[in-house]
Amino acid sequence: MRQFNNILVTGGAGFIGCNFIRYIFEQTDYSGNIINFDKLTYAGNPESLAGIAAQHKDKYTFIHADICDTKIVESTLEKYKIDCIVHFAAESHVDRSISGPAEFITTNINGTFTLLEAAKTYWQDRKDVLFHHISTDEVYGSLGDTGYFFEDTPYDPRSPYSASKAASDHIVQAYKHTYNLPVTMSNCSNNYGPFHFPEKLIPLMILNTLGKKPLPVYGEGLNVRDWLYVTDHADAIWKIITQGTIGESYNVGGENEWKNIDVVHKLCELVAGETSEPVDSYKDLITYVTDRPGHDLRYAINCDKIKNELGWKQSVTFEEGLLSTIRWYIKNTDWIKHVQSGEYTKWIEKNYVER
Ligand code: NAD
Ligand code: TDX
Repeated sequence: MRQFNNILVTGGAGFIGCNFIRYIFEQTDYSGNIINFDKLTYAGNPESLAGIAAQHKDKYTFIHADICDTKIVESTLEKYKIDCIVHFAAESHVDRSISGPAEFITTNINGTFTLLEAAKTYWQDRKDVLFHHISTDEVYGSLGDTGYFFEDTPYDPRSPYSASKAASDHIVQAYKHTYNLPVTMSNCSNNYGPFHFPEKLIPLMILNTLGKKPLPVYGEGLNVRDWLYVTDHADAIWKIITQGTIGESYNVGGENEWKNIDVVHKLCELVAGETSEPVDSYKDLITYVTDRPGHDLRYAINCDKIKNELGWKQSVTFEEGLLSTIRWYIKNTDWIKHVQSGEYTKWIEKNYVER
């Protein structure tokens, strides 16, 4: 089992990053430090880690910075003696990549390059260090009605988002082959759970049902996604960084494929159960809207490798995960208000103190 003392988490104020940091503090025996390095774009919110920051003052540091800023990246690696980088920071929303791809190229490609170059320089030829890169199943392209993505499925990205992620994956692989940088990588399917920015399908539909607003379903709603509860993803990443084979990539998925329209119906039923409103009052909100350009039809992951090699498996069923997510959004109205209004930037000014 590999051990680290100072883990740099990039994008730790985003959806999966904050759940990963919570998972480390709450569900592992890690006794080192976590340095959360995040630019706080619209998708980043340090409030998601307020409790952790207060409870683990001596082990948790937040750095408000951009992964494209070479000087700050280099000085952070040195100052905090980083021996593991878990790289989540990215522009992550496919629709935004269609209307404005530039940020995706800058952060996802140049930002990853900046981190890799700084890690190579700082670590020299050390072998007791690790760069773990978080990627997505979208780099493999789109499936028809059958078949699965395997780790050796050729890349075939189709959106500016997935193309930028694929480019960053290739640069990570180049640093492994050319410079022997110790890297691991994971390609995961669609995550859902608490702290998910409400522009993605599941949190958007939950908030729109609760607010009695239209539920916009792209095209016919027949596109298929594989859904994984976010803490199961966090658990997979932890297993890879501590026990995975250096140089390897691991697919991570829910083995839980749903057509979008069926997800929306399921959410309407579960929200109705929580609010005691008639389910049709929610289903009537479903509105078919123009399809996403180049909309990938189906993603499906084969994750036998991580199951067989590292003993990982999903632990949360879709029903359980959706219910706890719905309950979280019903309860956390302040968090929702803040991410929707950008008010959390004021919160940062009041609460953010670097160690
Ligand atoms: P997110 O959009 O919720 O969070 C991204 C975080 O990165 C934010 O906190 C943001 O402030 C930060 N960030 C953005 N640009 C930055 C920069 N230049 N410098 C520093 N920080 C920056 O994203 P997410 O859904 O948590 O996804 C995290 C990672 O997981 C991404 O790499 C994404 O490609 C990958 N991924 C996501 C999913 C999913 O379903 N959400 C599935 C597979 C893989
Ligand atoms: O309003 C909507 N209506 C709708 O029908 C939205 C926001 C989405 N959709 C559809 C598009 C997709 O088929 O729902 C599906 C899921 O959409 P998103 O939540 O935007 O996720 P997706 O495009 O599948 O990408 C997500 O999973 C893979 C993450 O955003 C990526 O970061 C990750 O790599």
